[in-house]
Amino acid sequence: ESIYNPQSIEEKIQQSWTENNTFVATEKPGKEKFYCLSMFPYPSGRLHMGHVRNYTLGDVISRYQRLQGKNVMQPMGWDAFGLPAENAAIKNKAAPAKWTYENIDYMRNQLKSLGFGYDWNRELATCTPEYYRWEQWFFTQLFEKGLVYKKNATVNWDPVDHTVLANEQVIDGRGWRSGAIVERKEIPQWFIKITDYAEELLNDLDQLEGWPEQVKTMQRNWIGRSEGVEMTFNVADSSESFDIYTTRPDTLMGVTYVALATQHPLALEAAKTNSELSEFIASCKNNKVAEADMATMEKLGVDTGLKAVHPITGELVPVWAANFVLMDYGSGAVMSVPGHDQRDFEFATKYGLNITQVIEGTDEDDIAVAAITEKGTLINSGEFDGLDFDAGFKAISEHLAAAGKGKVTVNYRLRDWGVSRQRYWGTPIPMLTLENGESVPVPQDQLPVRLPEDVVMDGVTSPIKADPEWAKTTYNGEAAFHETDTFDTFMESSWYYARYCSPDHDTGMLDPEKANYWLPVDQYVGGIEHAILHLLYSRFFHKLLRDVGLVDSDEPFKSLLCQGMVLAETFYREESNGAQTWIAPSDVEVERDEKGAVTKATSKLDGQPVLSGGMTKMSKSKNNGIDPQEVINQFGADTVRLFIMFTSPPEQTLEWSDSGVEGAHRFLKRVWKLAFDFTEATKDAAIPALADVQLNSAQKNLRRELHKTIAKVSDDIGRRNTFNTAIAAIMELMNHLAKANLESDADKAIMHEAIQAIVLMLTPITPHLGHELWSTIGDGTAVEEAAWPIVDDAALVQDEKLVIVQVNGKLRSKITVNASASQEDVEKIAFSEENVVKFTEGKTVRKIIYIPGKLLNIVAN
Ligand code: ANZ
Repeated sequence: ESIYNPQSIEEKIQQSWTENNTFVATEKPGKEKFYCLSMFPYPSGRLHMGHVRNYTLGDVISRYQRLQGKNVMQPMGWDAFGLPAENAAIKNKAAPAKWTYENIDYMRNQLKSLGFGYDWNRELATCTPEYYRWEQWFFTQLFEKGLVYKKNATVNWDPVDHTVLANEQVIDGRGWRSGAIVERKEIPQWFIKITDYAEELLNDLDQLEGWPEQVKTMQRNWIGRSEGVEMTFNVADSSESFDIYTTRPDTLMGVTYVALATQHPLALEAAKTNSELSEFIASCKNNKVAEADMATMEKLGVDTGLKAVHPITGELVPVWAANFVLMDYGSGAVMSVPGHDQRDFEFATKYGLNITQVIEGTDEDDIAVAAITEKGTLINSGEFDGLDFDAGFKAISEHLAAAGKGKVTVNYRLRDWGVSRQRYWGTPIPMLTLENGESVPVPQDQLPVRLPEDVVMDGVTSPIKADPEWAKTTYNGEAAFHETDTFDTFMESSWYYARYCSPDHDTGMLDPEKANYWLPVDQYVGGIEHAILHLLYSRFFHKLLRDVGLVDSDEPFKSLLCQGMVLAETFYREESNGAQTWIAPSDVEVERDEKGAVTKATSKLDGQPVLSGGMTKMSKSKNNGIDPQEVINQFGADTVRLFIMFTSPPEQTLEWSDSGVEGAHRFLKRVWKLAFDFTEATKDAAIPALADVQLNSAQKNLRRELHKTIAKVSDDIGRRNTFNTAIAAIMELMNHLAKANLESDADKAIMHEAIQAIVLMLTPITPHLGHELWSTIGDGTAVEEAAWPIVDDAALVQDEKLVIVQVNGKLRSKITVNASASQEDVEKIAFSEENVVKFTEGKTVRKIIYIPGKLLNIVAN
């Protein structure tokens, strides 16, 4: 065909990929493997542009690696458990399973229409018993290893609906359906001991060279290692004592009070005879415990009446209970140093407690105004005066250790992972409660514990909780009850990357041989919103898998690429009550200035003006989402893919632009036409081979451009992940080719080489166009089996060079010299140039500086 028509080729090619099993991953000997994984989607119903960006990136990388001759595996599946299915089910009175499976079918077709080279034989959905049974098995293994325990933890409780709510279901402190004020309630829940792996999870970040620094930093902060001292304070006039944890033992001589968590046993004990304290403790019960809230909430406390004995001076200091001390961090108690901790300072100021300075500050510091939080020299600290932070830390901790009152310890901010959820649509937790209250794992031969799929969602209560029969079972002939909670859905996404290696393995969680062939994932691609939890949990699971002998590597993901958000313009109207109504960009007629800024925007629906709200993340709330399907229908998948890859580097935000999409489409038309014209021009005779032709200087230059482009594109795609600059280089090469002759044999031979290279280089990005054009101008193979173009170093060598000639730093001439010319040759030519003669005449040449092949600077006066 003479005209590029994606609609007539794309679907046909996608079918041929399916029929030929083109992207079924194999373990062919003698080839390197490459496992490229994009974060699997939640089957919400439709793909959004963020998905398209994520999956295009993964597909481009996969297809590039395939052209490098590797065994590539690129799987896809569904993160299929989760709350939205339940919410939709409640709304539509349908089963979550049905909703989920229908969405999967729809979205699978969407992915196929984008031409992604997935190995669909490995597709998995985490809501199937074939998948979650192994998660249940794994949990029972962890239980046996002592890595799982049960303890009370707080949940959001809706007192009207009598149900636990997920955080998303609490809106402004009220239940999303009942509108009742949500209470906090303690219920027993299951935890996995991720803290046992805190140190390894922290240290191994150093070996992840292919990860963005930013993500590693976020993980480091989340794990939050600190080195400090745990020390004991005795309670005056009592045999009681308590521990505190501090990272600043150097400030010990500045302690003027201590503060306990409101749930600290000593505080609870004291509250029995102190009504002000007991009321305070009760009022703190509904406090949020999120750290972010801790930082901003008002700091409150009550004096317990107890006195603590300072471990060095023996002085008595008051003991307070305070709402900002966390029960489950450190020892649930802090030594308060208001002179050097701002939080303690504010608290002391508020309640009239003493403030002492024990660290020297700068001239600007004033202990009457604020705490001096910088580390510095110790003062007012008796025998420790004059020491700096490190020496003070050491001396004071050794002093305490000698007295048996303290030791250096390491603390982690990371908490154990609470995996219990009181929702229905998730993996049933494979535990039983016996009559005597004991918890035991479900015996292996009874796994999986199946989640019934044929249910009616009637209200928010989980159907397996609502049906008392569901939990009933027996254990060794005695009555027992199934756990009716389900796992946090992060459990499923923590090991799917490994399951893809042997998705149908039905005698174990993984086939270790397959897992060890493919793992670790060579390239993981996904959103930065998963920088902490998902990636940390997956790293944790990988180490657990290693420790039960299923994998032999330490880390799951060698390289990580986090794509930026997709933005689009927003338009709105202000209603009379001040509210904004957001209008879809597709319903707005826009006029722009030459820089692309909006000068006029009118609604297509009523012809009335609308306001421009700038670029923001595509979202439902701003009504500025662009449906990928519509763009595919209009321009074809290749145009969408090219636009996305061309418009921004992968980590940066991408601004949607209709004119950009049109530009991408025009470019593909040009490539198509170039190939078509070439085929026409050469259809009557064999295409001349490069080896048989002599190149003139213009032809050599063109070939040099070609091979420079191949080198750049290979580096941009293969090493730097800067697909946008790779595409720009291909576009520039196209401009050169458009100007080139197509008459002589040599012209044709070079053009053939160039078009082949362009098609191959575009194939990862626009695979349908690549496939179709290669079938006419390729070497007879299918493009999917072809090899990436190789740089011909000889073509890069320049025979002639352009040398700039300066006299006293001013440009006076440009001369063309042979690439092998010596400085002497270059000088000879330069001094025969009229302009050089003119500006050196009557002067003495003092110095000549030559930068070979580039610049000759003559200094004369
Ligand atoms: C005295 C002190 C003086 C402190 C000073 C800081 C500055 P990281 O680094 O996060 O581990 N702390 C200890 N346990 C706590 C708890 N359960 N709830 C709230 N705060 C707690 O922080 C350790 C510091 O946080 C400790 O060092 C303690 O305050 C406080 F100039 O002790 B510090």
